[in-house]
Amino acid sequence: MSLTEETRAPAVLPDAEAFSLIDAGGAAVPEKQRRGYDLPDIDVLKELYRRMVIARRWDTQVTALTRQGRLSTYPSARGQEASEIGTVAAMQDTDWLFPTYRDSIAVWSRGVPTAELLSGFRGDWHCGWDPNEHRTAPQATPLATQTLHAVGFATAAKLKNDPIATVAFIGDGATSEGDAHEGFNFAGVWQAPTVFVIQNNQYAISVPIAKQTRARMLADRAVGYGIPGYHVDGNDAAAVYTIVSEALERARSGGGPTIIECLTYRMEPHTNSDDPSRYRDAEDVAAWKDKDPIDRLEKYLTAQDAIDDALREEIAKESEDAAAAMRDAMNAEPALDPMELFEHVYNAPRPALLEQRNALKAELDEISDGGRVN
Ligand SMILES: Cc1ncc(C[n+]2csc(CCOP(=O)(O)OP(=O)(O)O)c2C)c(N)n1
Ligand SMILES: [Mg+2]
Repeated sequence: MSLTEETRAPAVLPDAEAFSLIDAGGAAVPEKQRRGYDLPDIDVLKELYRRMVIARRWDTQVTALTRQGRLSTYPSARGQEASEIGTVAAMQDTDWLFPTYRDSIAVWSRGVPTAELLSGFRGDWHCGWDPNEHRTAPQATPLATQTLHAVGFATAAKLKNDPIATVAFIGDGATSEGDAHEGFNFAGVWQAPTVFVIQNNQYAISVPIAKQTRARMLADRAVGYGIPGYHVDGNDAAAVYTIVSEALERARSGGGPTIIECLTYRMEPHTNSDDPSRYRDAEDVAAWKDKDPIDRLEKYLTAQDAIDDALREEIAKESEDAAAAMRDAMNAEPALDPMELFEHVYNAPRPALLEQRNALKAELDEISDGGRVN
């Protein structure tokens, strides 16, 4: 089959200016700059605000527990709440999320219980929850692999006439991986119902975006794959929610994939084992603090008289309850069975794995017999 005007996607580059509905000062963007979009309903904005505030408290508590040695590692999403929560708030329960290690607050916002979510970061099970129950895949650490999972899953759903969409989060640095190219390309070819949300938080650990690409912006890649591309202010929850909602609707109704670049900033170190003062300026961080996603939505809602002290207190209480529940869950010592390490690796265990399993079993038996392992 050769490409016809019908099967070929229009060659349109996304707008250079990031799409925004509420600016950094908390004011609505003038109507003539909104490209025909309205702001979401005030109740939607209040819900986005509530979920972002609680998510930030949750994220702060995980970082604190990491410092206390309760978790081995944690990649914080502080500063990225609008991209994370704006995206998952636009999803239906039946849609599937394919997250990365960065996206814990999004996974939590999908309803995965804290203890199950943090089990991998604590060094227990890699994926402590049931993906089918929450329609949320395990958090991918090998960069960009989740794009392939999301496209494969979406294509299978399409073949079964199951009207769902998948969302794959991906970092700016991970778009340099071959898997990202394969994911984007086959999504275009198969018209998979997948929405790729590139969180351009400016860094891949210490490597700035300028060392990843000469392209004007990452959203420009979309045109080369024949996929609609959007460049969005990733600190504006209203804008992220609006564009992701539209892309998901298009995907579920047979319109194929979308690539959305959310321009944001990683406020914290890459993980608790990183020292960003070695590679980025404090002024840069301060400038992004002025674009904070929660502050701007709070300012907008306050100006609209949509938020009062009673609501602030209610949200603060919910946040503290979530943090307290996390402390309780993480301060409990689960009894772990080291032999579980070998579960669910292969459908039929391979000889080399069985050998390792037996060796560990023998060592553990020796310990329980009072013997010493050297
Ligand atoms: C295939 C692969 N190569 C290298 C790594 C090591 N690594 C972990 S995170 C990271 C940076 C990724 O940056 P980005 O995609 O921008 O995501 P962010 O951490 O900023 O959310 C790298 C290189 C990895 N996890 N997987
Ligand atoms: Mg990054």
